[in-house]
Amino acid sequence: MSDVPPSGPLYVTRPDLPSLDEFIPYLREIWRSKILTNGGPFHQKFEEELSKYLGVRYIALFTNATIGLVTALQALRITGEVITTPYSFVATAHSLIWNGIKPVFVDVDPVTFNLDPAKIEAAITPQTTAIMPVHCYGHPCDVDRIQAIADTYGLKVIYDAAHAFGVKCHCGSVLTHGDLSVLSFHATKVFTTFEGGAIICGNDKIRQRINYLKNFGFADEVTVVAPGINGKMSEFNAALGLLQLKGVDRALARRQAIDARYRTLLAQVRGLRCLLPTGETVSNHAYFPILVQPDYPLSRDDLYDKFRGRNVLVRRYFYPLISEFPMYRGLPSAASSNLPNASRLSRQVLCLPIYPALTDDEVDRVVDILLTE
Ligand code: T4K
Repeated sequence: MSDVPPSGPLYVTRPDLPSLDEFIPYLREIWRSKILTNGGPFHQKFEEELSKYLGVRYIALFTNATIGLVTALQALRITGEVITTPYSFVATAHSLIWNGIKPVFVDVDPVTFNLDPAKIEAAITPQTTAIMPVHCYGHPCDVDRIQAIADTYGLKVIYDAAHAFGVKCHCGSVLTHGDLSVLSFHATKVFTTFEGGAIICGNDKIRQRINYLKNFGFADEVTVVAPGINGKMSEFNAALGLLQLKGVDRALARRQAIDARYRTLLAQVRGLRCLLPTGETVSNHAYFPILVQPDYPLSRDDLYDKFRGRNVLVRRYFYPLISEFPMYRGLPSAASSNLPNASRLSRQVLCLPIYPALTDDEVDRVVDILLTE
C-alpha cells in the first residue's frame, strides 16, 4: 500500500450533484412560471420519471422520508403496536411515536443487519397491526418471509426504504414489497433532492389517500377529507430530482467500483468483517459498513478516534441503538437481552466513506489507516 499523505477531510458520504450550469435552465423555468410548489409541473414530471426509473406503480413525493413514514402510517390507519428494528436511524421509530403507536423492537439478523423474520412471530400481540422493517444500508430484507408472517396474522407491512433507492431483490424492485415503502432523498443519500422523500404504493385508493394526507387533507378547494399534514415536495426539489435521474446510473456504477475496491483490499484483514455482498440482488452501495471484531488490534471506538485524528469522518451508523434513546429504553422490548445481535453490531460497526467523487487514492488512504498501527 502506498504511503499516501493525508489531505483534506474525507466524509462518510457526499452528495453527487449535477453541474450548476445544467440546473440553471430548470431554475429559469421555475422563475418564469412562478409555480413554486403544490404539485406543479416539475413535481408531476418527476413522479412519472421516477416511477419508470424505479419500476414501481405509484409514487407520492414528499418533503422528506420522516414525514413520508408518518403519513404512510396514517394512510393505512395503523394503530396499537408495530414491530420494528432497533438498528436504524431514529426517524424509523419516531414516526410511530408521532402517530401514538407503540414500537415493539425485534432483534436483527447478524448477517444482514435487518429485522430477523424468525423472531417476529413471538413479538406479535392482539394489539399488533403492522411490521415496519428497514432495508438497512440498502440490503433487502427477507421480504417473502415477512410477507408470509403478515398474511398469517393480518398485518400491514410498511418498509422504511430510506436507504434502498434503486435496490433490486430476486423479483425486481425491492420497493414493490409490502403495502408501502418510503424512500429518502436527503443530502446524505444515494439519490438526493437536498431534502426529499417518497412513498411507493401499488394501490390506487391508498395513493389517493396519501395525496390527500400530504396536502392537509384537501380533496378540492372546499373539501377536507382527513387531518392531513404539509408533506409536499417543492418545484425546486422536484426539478433537481429530475436532473439527478440523468446521472444516477453513473453514480451507482462508481459506488459499486468503490465497494469492490474496499472488499478486495480488506479481504485478508484480521478482525474486520464487511457486510456480505447481496448476491443475486442489485445493491446501491449506499454505505460501506465494517464490523470491528475483538481480534482487531483496536476497539471500534479507538479506531473511530484514529480515523477522526486523520481527518476521515467515519460514522457509527447505527450507534446508539434506537432502543437505547431515553424515549424508548423503558419499553420491555428495548431490553438489550432482547436485542443481542443489534446490541453487538451497534458496538462493532463503522461506516467508511463511500460516494461517487471518492477517488481510488482516497479509498487507499482509508484502507491504509485500517492496516497501519
Ligand atoms: N429512515 C432511515 C433508515 C434513515 O436512515 C433516515 C435518514 C430516515 C428514515 C429519515 O430520512 P429523512 O427524513 O432525513 O429524509 C443523516 C441524515 O440527516 C439522515 O437523513 C439519514 N437517515 C442518517 C442516516 O444520516 P447525520 O446527522 O448523520 O448527517 P450529517 O449532517 O452528520 O451528515 C453526514 C455526512 O454527510 C457529513 O459528515 C458530510 C456529508 N454531508 C451532509 C449534509 C447534510 C454533506 O456532504 N452535505 C450535506 O448537506 O444524519
